[in-house]
Amino acid sequence: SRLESDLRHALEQDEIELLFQPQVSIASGRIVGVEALARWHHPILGELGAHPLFAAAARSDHLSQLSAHVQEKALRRAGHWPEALATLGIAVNVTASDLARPDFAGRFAAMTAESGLDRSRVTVEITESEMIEELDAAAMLLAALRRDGFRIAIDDFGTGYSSLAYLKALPLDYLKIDRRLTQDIVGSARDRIVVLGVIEMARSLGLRVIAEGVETEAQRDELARAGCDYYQGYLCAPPVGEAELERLVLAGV
Ligand code: G
Ligand code: G
Ligand code: NA
Ligand code: MN
Repeated sequence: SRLESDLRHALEQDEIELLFQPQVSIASGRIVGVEALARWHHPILGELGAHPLFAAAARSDHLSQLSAHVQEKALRRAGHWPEALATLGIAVNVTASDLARPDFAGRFAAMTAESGLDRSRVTVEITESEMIEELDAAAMLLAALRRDGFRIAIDDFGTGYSSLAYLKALPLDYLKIDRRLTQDIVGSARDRIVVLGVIEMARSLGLRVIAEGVETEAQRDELARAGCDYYQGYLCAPPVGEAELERLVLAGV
């Protein structure tokens, strides 16, 4: 299709941009890290989000190329950040296909070394969009990344393929609760019970918890009471460019 052939061009012409969404410590109220999110500046269709971009890549066999392109770009950009951003964590998305490649850990470590970033600042986020077929192999790869000093997050927990089976099998540092679970915690007792249960389970496993899609102070306060450590959401900021990120951090948000 059109999008699929355009994607080859996009990779060559560098039409893929990155935005960064702040992750906030609920205890301190400070921005402590960001997630890098891909955007495609399509010459005709305008700005496209990650879903159409990665769907087109999967259909045209460019998934691993696109994934590596975005990871490399995110690490390189963070490696050049100004002083004000130099202590932030940087989370990059990896797909199940990435984790199925035996050379992924080595290539990711090499990209990070090239960027000059300290590995302890870098988190690998496992997205929900594809199923991890070989859990044992993925677990070994993630354990190797972790031994190297990287942190591992399970993203979008509770939706798609991001499930209890992953929690059982994979070495993890962070659990990110999907925004479809957090969005109604104030209005719905049922949703609140589900989220409370997820947080309690994560903490019992020694994981730190990040809630996605937090838009109101009431949601944040409910999550704080439940023992959630961090949030990501419009209450702090949408995904933003680097200049806006620096402004937010300097403003002491
Ligand atoms: O920001 P947006 O709404 O487009 O993100 C939708 C989904 O796409 C999110 O779950 C996010 O994790 C995923 N995503 C965003 N950027 C990337 C990326 O660079 N790589 C991968 N694999 N997924 C991404
Ligand atoms: O699939 P995933 O949940 O990772 O999607 C990330 C996307 O969700 C980002 O592209 C971002 O634009 C969007 N997003 C981030 N924070 C919020 C929020 O607080 N509310 C809503 N509705 N969407 C959000
Ligand atoms: Na993500
Ligand atoms: Mn997510």
